Amino acid sequence: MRTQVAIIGAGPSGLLLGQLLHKAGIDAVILERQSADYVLSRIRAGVLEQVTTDLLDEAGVSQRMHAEGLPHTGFDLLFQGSRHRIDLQALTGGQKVMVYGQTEVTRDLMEARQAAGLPTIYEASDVSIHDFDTATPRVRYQKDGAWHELTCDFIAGCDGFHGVCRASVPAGAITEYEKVYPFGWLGLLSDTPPVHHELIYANSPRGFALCSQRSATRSRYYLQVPLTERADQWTDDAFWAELRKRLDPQAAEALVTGPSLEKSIAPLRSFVTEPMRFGRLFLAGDAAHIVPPTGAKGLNLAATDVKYLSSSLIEFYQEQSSAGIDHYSQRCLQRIWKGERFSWWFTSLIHRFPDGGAIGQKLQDAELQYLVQSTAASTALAENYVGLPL
Ligand code: RFL
Ligand code: PHB
Repeated sequence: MRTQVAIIGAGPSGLLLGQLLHKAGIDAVILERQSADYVLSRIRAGVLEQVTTDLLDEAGVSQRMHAEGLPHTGFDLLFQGSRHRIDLQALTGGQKVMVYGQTEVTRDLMEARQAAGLPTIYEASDVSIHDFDTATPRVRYQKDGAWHELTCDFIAGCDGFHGVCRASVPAGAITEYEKVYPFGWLGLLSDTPPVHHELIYANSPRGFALCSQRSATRSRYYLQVPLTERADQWTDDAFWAELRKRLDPQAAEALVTGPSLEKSIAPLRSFVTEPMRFGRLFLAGDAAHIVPPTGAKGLNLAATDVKYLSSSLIEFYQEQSSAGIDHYSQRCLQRIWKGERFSWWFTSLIHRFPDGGAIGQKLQDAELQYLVQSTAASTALAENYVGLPL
C-alpha cells in the first residue's frame, strides 16, 4: 500500500492532522495500536484555547463543540481558605476558553474521518518505521495476524509519549529534557452537576485539588496524590471526603457526589524533545513533549504542532517548497517552551511539595496573594491560560 503521509497514532494529533491534510487534498493513512472504543474511553483534557477551537473550525469539525461546549470567561483560585476569581476576559481584552472534553473532540474527528471514507487502521500491532532518512520511508505493521507495509513520502509520529516514533530516532540525533514531579493526579468523572459554574484550582494544606466539568450534569475532579497511591485503592466515598476537605466551606457544602464513571491516576511530567523533525519523520503532540496538566496546555500544544505540520506539508505539495518543513521544529519549539514554562510555574505554585517545608508554603502564599492583588501578575496568568498568540 502507498500513501503520501503515514500518520502513526489516532489520538487528537493524528486525527486532526489527517483531517487538515484531507481538506487540502493530501492522502494519509492512520495506524492506531488500540481499538476506536479504547481511544474514546481515555478521559483526558477538558479546556481548549481559542487557537485550538479556531483550528477545529478550519478542519470543519466544530459544529457540536459550538453547540455543546461551555465558553468560560474566568476561573477561581482557592488558597488560605478563600476563593479569588481570575477574570480571563477582562484581563486579556475579551478572550476566553472552551470547556469541551478531549473525548468529544476525538469523537467528532473520528466521525468526520469515517464520513469521508478515509482509512484508519485500528488494532495495528508491531508498528515499526524505516528509511525516514531517505525520500521513500516505509512503515511495517501487523493486522489480524498478517504483515503489511506502507510506503509514503512522510511519517507523522502522533503516537503519544509511549509511542514507537520517538523511540526509533538514533540516540545521538535527539536531546530530551525532563522533569518528573513527586506526585500525581487522581481524577474522577461523575454524572453530577459541577460544584461551581467555573473551574476551581485549589492550593490546600492537604494538597492540590481541581474542580472541572464536562457539562451542566457531568463533573471532573482531581486530587494531588503521592506517586505510591493506586486508583483502585480509592473508594468513591474516600475521594469525595478528601475533595471536600480541600475546598472552602461554601464549595464543600455545595458539592454533589455520586458514583464515579472513571477513576485514574496520571503522573506529572515536563518533557521536551529537540528537534522534532528527523529527515522525513516529524513528531507532533505528546510524542514530542509533555506538560503537567495544571495549565491545561497539552492538547492545545499538540493542536499547534499539527497546525504547523499540516501547513508545512501543504506548502511542500502545493508549492514544491520545503521552507515550512525546514522550520517545523523551530516554530513549534518556540511555542512549546513557553507552554512548558507556564505549566511548570503554575504546577509549582499550586501543589504541595513533599520537600517544600514551611518556607515553601509561605512563599507560595505570598505569590498567590501577589497574583490576585496585582493586575500585572494576574494578566500574566490570564494571557498564558487563554493561550499565547501563534
Ligand atoms: P495521545 O492522545 O496520547 O494519542 C497517541 C495515540 O497513539 C497511539 N499509539 C500508537 N499507535 C500505533 N502504534 C504505536 N506503537 C503506538 N503507540 C501509541 C495511542 O494508542 C494513542 O491513541 O497523544 P496526542 O494525540 O498527541 O494528544 C495529546 C493529548 O492527549 C494530551 O496532550 C492531553 O490529554 C493533555 N491534557 C490536557 N491538555 C489540554 O490541552 N487541556 C487540558 O485540560 C488537559 N488536561 C491532559 C489533561 C492530560 C491528562 N492526562 C491523563 C495525562 C488532564 C489529564 C489528567
Ligand atoms: C479537565 O477538565 O480535565 C482539566 C481542566 C483543567 C486542567 C486540567 C484538566 O488544568
